[in-house]
Amino acid sequence: MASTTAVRAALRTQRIETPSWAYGNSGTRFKVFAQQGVPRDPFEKLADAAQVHAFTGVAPSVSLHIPWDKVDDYAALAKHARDQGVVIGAVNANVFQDDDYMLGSVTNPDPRVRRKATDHLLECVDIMDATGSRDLKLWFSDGTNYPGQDDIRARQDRLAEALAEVYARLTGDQRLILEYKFFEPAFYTTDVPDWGTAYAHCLKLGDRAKVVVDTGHHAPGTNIEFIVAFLLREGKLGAFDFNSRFYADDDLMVGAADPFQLFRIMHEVVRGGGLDAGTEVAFMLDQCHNIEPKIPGQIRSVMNVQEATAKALLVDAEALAAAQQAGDVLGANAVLMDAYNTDVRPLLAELRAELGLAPDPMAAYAASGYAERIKAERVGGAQAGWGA
Ligand code: LRH
Ligand code: MN
Ligand code: MN
Repeated sequence: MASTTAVRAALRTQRIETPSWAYGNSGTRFKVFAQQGVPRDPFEKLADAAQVHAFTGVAPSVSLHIPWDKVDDYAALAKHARDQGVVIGAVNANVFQDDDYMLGSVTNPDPRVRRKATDHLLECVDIMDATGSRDLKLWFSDGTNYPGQDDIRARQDRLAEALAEVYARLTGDQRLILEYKFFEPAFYTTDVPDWGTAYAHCLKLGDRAKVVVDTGHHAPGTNIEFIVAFLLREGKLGAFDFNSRFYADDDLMVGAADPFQLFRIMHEVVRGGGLDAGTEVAFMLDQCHNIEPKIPGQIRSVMNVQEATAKALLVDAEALAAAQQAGDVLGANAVLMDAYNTDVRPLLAELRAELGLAPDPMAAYAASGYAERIKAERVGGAQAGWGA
């Protein structure tokens, strides 16, 4: 086993970003369920996110989604975040909810719609300038529903053109991170359906363009850890959108459906140096808590990522390499399984105590009275965004 001192040191530095939309009401296309006490505006979403950080100690940043989190003054929003003990993280551009985007945003056959979509992406970079955010996170719902509907190849040209314009607008350490998804809402073709497409576009753009792996965006059975290993090796893994799925893009709590998959992913992250300082892999959650309370849902998710990370860090790299080199199939597999089967909860509880936190963040949050307070104070909470 790896030394627990080294494991703790690595766990101390890991940061997990929570999404503003996880704190608002959400649901499916059938029903958005209203929960009591949910935030009524982006300021209250940040206050809730600050609770997740206060009890876990490892979630100090929050992703925004524009225009779901539209405010008049983004510098004031960023200051409010800092006052609460968090910072604003990635800015997600929403070019999928206007009627104009029915046939696509940056890949739309109509140049007027493409201009509108690209202008929104550029506006998101202005927002990043005001908030101090590093990452512009792009996911396009663009695609077609029927064979022949549009020219697949021309849509790639339009996408490349828009991405190049936005990339040229970035300054300093700002990054463009591009997310893929193989289906939904388009059902025949999707313009950025897979990591290969995202990777090819990022490669053309340059060093500050990287790929986002959303764990819910693959066909069933896809070996996500292979994708992670490959992208890390190429220096092109920009970020994760963590969540779990049983069927489609379910956005359930990360580690809930398949904690072993999460461990395998984190093993490749550790193996590829993705936790090392300077590699810039952002660990973000992209989840919706449709039926469970939202703040505890986020706390649980952060803990699930930490547990998978701790297990991955415990893999005895030397023993694994020796078994692999010797062609010892069962021995190598046993090294991984030993780490996976370790109960890391006591280690994480000790780590939290070292950081001056309660060892059980779920219990500490429940005892804090925050949930009761927001239920009493907030009436008429906002939707997360979908259908808003
Ligand atoms: C698309 C997606 C993308 C969006 C988020 C709300 O399915 O994963 O990351 O920004 O959901
Ligand atoms: Mn996502
Ligand atoms: Mn998704």
